[in-house]
Amino acid sequence: MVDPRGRRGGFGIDFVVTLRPMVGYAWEVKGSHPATPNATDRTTLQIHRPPTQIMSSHFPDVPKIAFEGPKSKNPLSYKHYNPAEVVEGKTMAEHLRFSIVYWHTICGQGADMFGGPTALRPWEAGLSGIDLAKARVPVFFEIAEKLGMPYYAFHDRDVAPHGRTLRESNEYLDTITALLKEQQQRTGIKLLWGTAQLFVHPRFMHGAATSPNAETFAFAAAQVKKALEVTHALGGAGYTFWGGREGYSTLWNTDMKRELEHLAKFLHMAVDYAKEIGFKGQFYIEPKPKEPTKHQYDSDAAACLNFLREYDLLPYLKLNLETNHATLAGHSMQHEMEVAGAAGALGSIDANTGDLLLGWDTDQFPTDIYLTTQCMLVALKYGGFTTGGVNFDSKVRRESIDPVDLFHAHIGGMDAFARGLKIAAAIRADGRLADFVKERYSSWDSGLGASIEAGKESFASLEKIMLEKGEAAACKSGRQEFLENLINEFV
Ligand code: XUL
Ligand code: CO
Repeated sequence: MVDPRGRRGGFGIDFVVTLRPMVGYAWEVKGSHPATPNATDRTTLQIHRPPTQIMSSHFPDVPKIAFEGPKSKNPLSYKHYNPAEVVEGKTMAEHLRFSIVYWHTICGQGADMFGGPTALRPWEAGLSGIDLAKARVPVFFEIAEKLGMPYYAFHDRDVAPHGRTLRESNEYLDTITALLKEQQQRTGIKLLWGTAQLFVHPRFMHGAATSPNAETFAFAAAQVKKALEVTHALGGAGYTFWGGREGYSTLWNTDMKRELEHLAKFLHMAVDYAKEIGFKGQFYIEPKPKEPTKHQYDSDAAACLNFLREYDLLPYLKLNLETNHATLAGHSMQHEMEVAGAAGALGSIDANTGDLLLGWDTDQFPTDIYLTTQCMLVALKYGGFTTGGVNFDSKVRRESIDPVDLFHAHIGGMDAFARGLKIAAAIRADGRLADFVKERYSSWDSGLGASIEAGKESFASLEKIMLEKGEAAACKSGRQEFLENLINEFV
């Protein structure tokens, strides 16, 4: 879609490219067309001082959010997230490794496919292009710092605008990377992962690594190369691939096998380049079944694992799972995390939730304690987050237009995960759930079951045993309702 409104900056030459404005990714392209001259960027870059440099705070009424305990009635406090509190031998901060995302938090403006932006941020007034990008950096870090966020995540084109050429885009990114570095040093906030936005620009309409256009593949490779360099320069703990358009709209025009091979080749090139520059961060692939494409190749955890195994990529990539993507795939987040955990590939999570009554990726902040309990139960079971964390790939509702809503949203999500962590730890300490599951499989711990697991039996030997017995031992109750009640003792 091309929206010729030039809604920001008033230069009249901006155009807005958006796949779906509600997503909140930065998509503004200055200069409208590669061939359109755009002197404005260069000159304003030199002379414009964004207002953020003279204002000490954009949220003077928001204090540093502190833990005040469950009885507090202060909406700008944590009721459950107490970073220093020790749970199962680690602090909550160490377990949860919370992360705030650049794209929704500071670039999101509440637009959806039926309407334009609703949240007009005061720090953005009159700014566009690289000036806007510069102005957003300190505001983002003020939010993150006040929330006590240890990590953040970004796409290259969220933090810096699209240039008219790759070279210009890279220059913009370098400019902003320097500011991000300054803010990281000032605040101690670290980069959880970086990523490249390979789905907004029209060149990616058919995909990036899976485009039928070889030069689109090449452009995407160049973009990821740069994004890896920037992530490395910022000390990123990881790098994520979400294949926004790595899929198809119709199979009539698609060579699926070739596209999958190209995607694998692309990921191998990324792994090779990371080695070349000494980037030791963890690579992730983020499953999502659809949206924007009808079918995305990395559709769910199982499909990703199969792809990674088939193309010898499993040693290099883990999964970054997102709740709303899981539900779009017809799974629960608990299921997706279990699938990844069982394969030793549970890397990180994008924490959010969908809406049962809406069919798309609503990216809402997670507030459901059952959800967070399930997430933390699986995370603890598989050893917790090490390189990854709980990354709020979530956005405030279109109607939540005040900057303070960004605080309420994250506070709610962090408290929900802190409760999930405490409840999960309590369920584990209690032991009845684990004991039940262990007992349920006890026929495998000795005798015939142990013999099968040890590989000592065959169809023939098992037939002999069952012909002698005539019938299998009676099955026991699965006790689902009993277990649901048991979980409710803790929630
Ligand atoms: C899209 C999504 C992305 C990835 C990073 O639904 O979740 O923001 O997390 O590209
Ligand atoms: Co995500």
